[in-house]
Amino acid sequence: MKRARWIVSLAALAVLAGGVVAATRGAPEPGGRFITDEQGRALILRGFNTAGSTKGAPDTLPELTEADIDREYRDMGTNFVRFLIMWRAVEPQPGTYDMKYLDKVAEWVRWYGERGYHVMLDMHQDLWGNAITPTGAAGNGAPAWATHLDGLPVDTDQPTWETFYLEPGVIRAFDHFWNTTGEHPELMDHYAKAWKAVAARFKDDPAVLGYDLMNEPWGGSVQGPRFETGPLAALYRATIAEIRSVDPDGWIFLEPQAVGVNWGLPSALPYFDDPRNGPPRIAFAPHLYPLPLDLGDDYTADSKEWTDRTIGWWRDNVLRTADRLDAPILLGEFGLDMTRPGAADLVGQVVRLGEGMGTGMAYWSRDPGSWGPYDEKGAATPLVAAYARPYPRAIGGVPVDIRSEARSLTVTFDANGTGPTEIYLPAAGFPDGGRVSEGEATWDAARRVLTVRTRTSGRVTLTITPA
Ligand code: IDC
Repeated sequence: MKRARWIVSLAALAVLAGGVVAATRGAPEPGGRFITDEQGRALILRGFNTAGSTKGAPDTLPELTEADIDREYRDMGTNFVRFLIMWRAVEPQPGTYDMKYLDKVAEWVRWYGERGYHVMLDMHQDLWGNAITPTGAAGNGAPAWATHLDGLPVDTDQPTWETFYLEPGVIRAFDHFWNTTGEHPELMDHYAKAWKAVAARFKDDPAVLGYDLMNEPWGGSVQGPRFETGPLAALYRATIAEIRSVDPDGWIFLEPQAVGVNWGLPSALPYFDDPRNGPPRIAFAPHLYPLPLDLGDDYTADSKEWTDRTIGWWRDNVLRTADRLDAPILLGEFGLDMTRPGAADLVGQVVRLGEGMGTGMAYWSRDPGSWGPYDEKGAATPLVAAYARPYPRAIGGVPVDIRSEARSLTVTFDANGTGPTEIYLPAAGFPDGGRVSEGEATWDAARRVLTVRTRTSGRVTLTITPA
């Protein structure tokens, strides 16, 4: 544990430095860019990462039934899933794409689609891949054929899963992928083309909103701005080009380097051109894991204060990066052990953060257990009550402000005639649906969705209270 503490203390200093810089420049305001649906309405996405169980599954598919999705919807009214897929399953042999695997993925996509969900496919990896040790003791994502350790060690005795990233063999595997070694220029090309295969399979599927190009990129021996503006940007450019060669419309979600940025440090990710006709569809999708909680502290007392400061820096730095990218924001991961003191407060704080920034979010994760919405026996954890909040699923205009309480919701937007605004109202605060301050509302009791037709121009403020 000592080594991890030391690493994170250094990182805390770096976060503090980043925060000071951010504070002196003044906080940027939410930009005008939003992820939109096929009608052009701004989407506020709420959902889960589904699922961690994918990582260890021989078929690389999640343990999740249609009934599980129904329950999730009934309990929390989610409209979004960050769905884990893996390079090793897409391209099991170099240049060979497993269409049967993608057909299986399409089954889950259909289940979600039939229930009105938007799906983002997340090419997940942690620690490069499961071939970093002979027994698959850690890591997921990359295929064995793309794993080159050069005989360097990967010690399995680690204080946390994250510290595997510092093992020489893992660093070498990434260095070969990013072609830092100059020995494997083909690997990034394979990755980009694997994405092309995925996009070609899902380009006409209306449930698939888009593609999260790489989970938590790690630079190996090249870190920070040199990584994000160098090899990571090169991979993103190549992958965007491959995806756009088959799918002009899917949203492309870009993650920053995870280490540091997850804790609130600034990202150096540069602007990317989107070679499609019409407005760009490139979004910024960072993760948020405040350092005190990463260290195992609870969201209480001093740690709460530090965590709140971290969230402030994260917000300012993410808004600055999104401005530079001219991209909407999606919080791709946040999560914690829901059985710990203060955990539900943290979820409430992140929901408020998302409301203030107009961004969607995916909680890590949908798996049963203490972090998830349901425990191993299927009983709800405190996450269900904390995450079941009223929210506008789709907005007929450009969002200006969103504020929710247990029994009220205020949504302000500049109407643009893209369609009615749809609002999810949880049973707890709104047993009989909602009453709206202006516009014409219809209540779908089964879906718990209030559809509101408003003026189609000008600034609209909707206040929703229990009916
Ligand atoms: C974690 C899983 C854990 C697994 C580990 C490594 O919860 O069971 O051992 O991955 O595969 C992330 C990653 C996400 C992590 C999650 C929680 O993107 O894969 O899942 N996390 O630790 N980044 C920060 C946190």
